Parts: sequence; C-alpha cells; structure tokens
Amino acid sequence: MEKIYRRPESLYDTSTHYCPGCGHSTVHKIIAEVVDELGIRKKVIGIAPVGCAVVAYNYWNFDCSEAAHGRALAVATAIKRVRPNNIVFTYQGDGDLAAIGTNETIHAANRGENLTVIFINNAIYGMTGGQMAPTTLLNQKTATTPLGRDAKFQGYPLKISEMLAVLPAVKYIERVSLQSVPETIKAKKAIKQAFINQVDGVGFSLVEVLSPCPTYWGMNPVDSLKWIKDVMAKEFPLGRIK
Ligand SMILES: Cc1ncc(C[n+]2csc(CCOP(=O)(O)OP(=O)(O)O)c2C)c(N)n1
Ligand code: SF4
Repeated sequence: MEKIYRRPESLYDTSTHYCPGCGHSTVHKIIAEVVDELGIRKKVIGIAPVGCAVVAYNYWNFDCSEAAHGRALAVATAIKRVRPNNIVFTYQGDGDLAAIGTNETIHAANRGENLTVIFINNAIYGMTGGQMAPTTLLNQKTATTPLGRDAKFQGYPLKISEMLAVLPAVKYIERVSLQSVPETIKAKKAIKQAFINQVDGVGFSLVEVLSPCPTYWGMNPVDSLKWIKDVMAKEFPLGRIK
C-alpha cells in the first residue's frame, strides 16, 4: 500500500507534554513539515522560548537553542549574524514576545534582521498559571484579572503585528488561526512563506498564530476553537497585515 502520510523527519517520534487541545503541538508539527518540505533540516536553528513551549527542542529533530524570557530575537540576531547561511527562527508566546520581550522584538524588527518569527498568541500566560498577557481580550477573565480585563486598569489588547507593520524594515506579517482545518492549512502556508522569505534573503517575517489554551481559558478544546473564531479573531483580524 502506498504511504500518503508520515511523521515529518523534523519531528521526533514522541508524545508532548502539552494539554489536550493546545495549539503548540499543532504549530510544532506545521513547522516540522515546512522544514522538511523546504529541505532545510540541516540548516535550521530554532530558538525555544520560555512559556509552555520551553522544551520545544525535545520535539524538533533539528538544531535548537534556548533563550531567556523575551530574549529570543536577541539570541536569533546573534546566531544569524555569525552564521548567515543558517535559517534561524524564533518561536515565542505572547508573554515572551509581547511583554517581557517587547524591546527585543521591536528592535530586531526595526533593524530588519533576516529572521523568521512564529508568534503564538493564546491571549494568556499558559506556563505560569493563566495570568493576563498583553494580548488578553477586554472582559477576559484570567488569574490576575478575575473580573475580566478592564481597559481603565489594564489597557487594551496589544496588537503587536499591526504595530510592527509600520516599521519600514519589516517585510512580511500575517495573522493566522488554528480555529478550523481550512484556517490551519492557511497557517501552514503563511509559516512556509515566512521561512521562504528568509531563504530568499527578503528580511524580517512574522506569523502570528491565534492558538487555543483550553486549560487557562477554562474551556474544552472544541469550545476553545469556537471562541477563537467568534471572539478572538474579531479583536485580532486574520490575514496579511504587510
Ligand atoms: C525573567 C523571567 N520572568 C518571569 C518568568 C516566568 N515565566 C515563565 S513563562 C511565563 C509566561 C509565558 O507566557 P507565554 O509567553 O504567553 O507562553 P505560553 O506559556 O502561554 O505558551 C513567565 C511569566 C521567567 N521565566 N523569566
Ligand atoms: S497551559 Fe495552555 S498553552 Fe500551556 S500547554 Fe496547556 S493549553 Fe497549551
């Protein structure tokens, strides 16, 4: 019988520690497929974040480094500058990329580093117990906003992709979602494009992925996908931003 689907070589044959229904495992698989399809497994270097994906290198069968909280784009810049022939990407949550790492994110983007950024927006801090993230929606209940996020006290959800898009050195930004199979297929296409851009020397490319955290949203996996579609994607519109 002809085999029409197999585990990507870039993904280890192991189970993950992620909660059922978490988006991290889906995006890990997408990245592994893209790396295989582009034939860059031996050249790619992933920078793992803090947050729930801190041990992403246990699942990817290619070279990885770790970066302290928020510093992934500083580490990626250094690696790419000393090893320009490698394909370097960061994988970061919203707490990592848009809170403690805002500084590194903005300046790497503004310098137009030829890097690929995968930004997992699950509107919450997963690993540390469900505290508010910069991307938490108004009225969303979290461990630190038990009555819901209130703009008067916590400000508005931060739209990092739109903010970065105004920088002239930023070449490609797209927001995608895991809310359904068709949207997940589009997510893969965008992630692939962000890697192709680096291979072609185009410059700074970022894909923001709206990704479920059923555990700290207090929902089952199916309702989490529905919440992305009905609520989260209204605040963070999908599509090409730049
Ligand atoms: C300097 C520093 N401060 C705080 C922490 C604790 N910390 C680890 S992960 C995390 C939040 C991660 O949230 P996010 O990046 O959104 O990832 P998720 O777990 O949701 O995937 C925090 C605050 C840390 N590791 N280092
Ligand atoms: S806490 Fe949330 S982000 Fe972390 S593994 Fe569980 S579902 Fe995923």
